[in-house]
Amino acid sequence: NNSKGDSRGALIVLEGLDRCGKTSQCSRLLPSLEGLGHSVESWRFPDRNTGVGQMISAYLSNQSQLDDRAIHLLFSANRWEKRSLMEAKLKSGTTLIVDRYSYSGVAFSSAKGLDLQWCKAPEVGLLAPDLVVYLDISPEKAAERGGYGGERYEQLEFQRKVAQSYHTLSDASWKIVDATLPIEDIETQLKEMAVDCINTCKNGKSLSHIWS
Ligand code: NYM
Repeated sequence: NNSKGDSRGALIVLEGLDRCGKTSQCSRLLPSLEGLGHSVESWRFPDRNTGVGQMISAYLSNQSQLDDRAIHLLFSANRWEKRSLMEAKLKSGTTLIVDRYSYSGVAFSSAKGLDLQWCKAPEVGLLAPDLVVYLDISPEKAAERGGYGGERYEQLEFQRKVAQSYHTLSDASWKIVDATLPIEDIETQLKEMAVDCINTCKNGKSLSHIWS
């Protein structure tokens, strides 16, 4: 693979509660990987720029009301509408750092009481991440961080349920990072994990599908 020059990029996902620091870390990881000569893009879900994304954004800011299952499927559709571009980018050798993915989809919806398997079903067939990093923080500590922005879900009681859902969803492959460490320390850990992952993908690890 490597020798033919057609090695693929890595799909790297960051997950965690609201205010765990994912977004800051994604924006630090991008230039640091680029500095090492990698082709990298930073993505996030929900992608609020698409038509579906605008419906999600209106829901999150309480400008619209939607049935719990309907919004769940919109979050999922928002990933499906980006799937082919995602695959093309990865195959062309670009690494994607993604701020939230299917795990957020399932963790937040199942925290409302929706059945876990029902929540996972529409995600099946999306591309599986090569690395999932969970930025671990207690709901209480996260709530202390400069307050929530006032979007739907940004409440301590609900975040406690989301933390439990994440716990149920996680498997041994997830890398858990202490999100209360100094920003620079988290950054160092993430960079090391990302570089390892990029090399594994370069060396021929194939793309697979999530939960199938
Ligand atoms: N969220 C995010 C979901 O409920 N389901 C999903 O599939 C995704 C990707 O949207 N509270 C929730 C988690 C967040 C909110 O995300 C908006 P962000 O990262 O704050 O833009």
